[in-house]
Amino acid sequence: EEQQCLLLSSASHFWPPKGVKLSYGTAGFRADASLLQSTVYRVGILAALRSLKTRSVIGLMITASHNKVSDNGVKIADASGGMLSQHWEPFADALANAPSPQHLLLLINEFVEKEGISVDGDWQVEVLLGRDTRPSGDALLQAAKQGVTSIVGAVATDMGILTTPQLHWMVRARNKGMKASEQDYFEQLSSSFRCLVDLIPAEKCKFDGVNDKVVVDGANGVGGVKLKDLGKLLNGLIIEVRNSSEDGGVLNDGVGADYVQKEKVLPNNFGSKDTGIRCVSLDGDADRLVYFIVPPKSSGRIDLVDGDKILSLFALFIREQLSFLNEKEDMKNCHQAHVGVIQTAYANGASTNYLKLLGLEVNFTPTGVKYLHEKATEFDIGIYFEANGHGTVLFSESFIESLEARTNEISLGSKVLGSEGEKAALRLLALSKLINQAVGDALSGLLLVEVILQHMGWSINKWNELYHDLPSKQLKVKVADRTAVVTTNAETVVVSPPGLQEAINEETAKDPQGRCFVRPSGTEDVVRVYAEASTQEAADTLANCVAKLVD
Ligand code: 16G
Ligand code: ZN
Repeated sequence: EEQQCLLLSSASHFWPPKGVKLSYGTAGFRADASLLQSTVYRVGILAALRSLKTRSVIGLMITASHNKVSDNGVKIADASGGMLSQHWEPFADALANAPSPQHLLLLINEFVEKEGISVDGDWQVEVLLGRDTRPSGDALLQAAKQGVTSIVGAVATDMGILTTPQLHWMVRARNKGMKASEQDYFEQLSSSFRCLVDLIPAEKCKFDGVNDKVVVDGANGVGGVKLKDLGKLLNGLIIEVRNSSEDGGVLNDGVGADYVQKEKVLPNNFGSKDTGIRCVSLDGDADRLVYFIVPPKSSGRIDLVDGDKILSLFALFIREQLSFLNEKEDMKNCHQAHVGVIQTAYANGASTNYLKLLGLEVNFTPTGVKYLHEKATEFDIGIYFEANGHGTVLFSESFIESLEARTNEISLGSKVLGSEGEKAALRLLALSKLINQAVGDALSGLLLVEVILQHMGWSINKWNELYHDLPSKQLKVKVADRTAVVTTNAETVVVSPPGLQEAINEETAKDPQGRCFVRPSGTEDVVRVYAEASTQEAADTLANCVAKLVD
């Protein structure tokens, strides 16, 4: 009774905007920030209910990632630290679109019963709140707090301005009973980075004053600020941050990973002076990164080193460690690891060929981190990346245990670091602590790339030469109803409207290397077209022809 009154009175301050239909989408709710007060409030309620249901701490992040600064958004970090269970997404949609406080209350009561959520007060609900640097973030945070605390006894803990992956990391750490402050995050990343540096083979040049600098485009967002803090804890690696939120530029405007990856041009404040230096772009909430090279006499164009290539570098390093681990007498305690690579159809075909040549098992899922991440949990080591730079490496509990057993032997037995196998086990353990186990993380991804390049003794150019991207082209087509396009087979085949796939096939067949897909965007009101072919002209033509078919 008290609960019903509390909900009704607080919900009466948050009427939904008229004539707007909201959908949880690929990565939570996103819209113009002025439309989101009631949505964020209601996601606050959802997070509190999720905490009740899972008997865990839940996270709520206010961000619209790479979207323009006037947009904002909200998404949930689930008990595991990953994305909200897909099973709850329809409820999220229903809550956000409930036309009145009375409807909202009805929906909540129904759902609580259906899900068997016990509201007897024997679990202390706690929701961790985070937000990026958007000016609308503070007001939306207040709405989220109101939502959480409209469940009797629930606590909303404001963690401040964070990157999205930091919040996911904190939720995961809290639920594992680990220390979970921002300082703990920085310490875990820097200490595992140091561990990997210490394990670089002696003959390889370590950070040597020439190769130790990386220049970061922070998208005028939160990532640059955090990276500066993290950088203070690192030895050897010099991180120069440009386009950080306090530098005064506009978030994601002519800067950031999404811009750099899609347009293949230099972000603001980068130029010919950066030729030959390793450059990285983060996105607005620092869950994506892409590297790039400024070619000599660049007229704004760049050589992009995208998520596919980051994935390939990680896979190569992990494969090398596993081969050491599995050498003869070292076999004993470690079961043969089952490694899986997960990509989307938007991965460049050359990367897939390369990974298969390495003997790796490559799997495909639809676009969206939640799909890749879920697939990656099926392996001892699951490595996933989208071409746009979002990805991570997941380790199964049992594989971590076998690595730990292995490294315990080292500390108990032989004092000297013995075999290659033992060092490889230490490296893999450090890698599992460095790379974010909850979600893709530009900060930890950057540190892992940097230490692997040092380990290999490679320049960014050498890395970029692993394989050559096939020419590709991405387009977006504004359509009346993007949901009219329905796909299957990890978005590689159109099933509706009828006849469209046949028409695409006909166009694709004109080039020996032709590949082409269309799919409705999960974040914008458009249909996306991706084309790959043996020449840039052919890829452009293919994309343009197929765009006309969609229109
Ligand atoms: C979101 C997704 C990303 C996906 C992108 C596709 C998360 C954290 N992010 O940014 O994985 O690649 O949407 O957007 O899930 P699109 O459907 O508009 O191309
Ligand atoms: Zn992002």
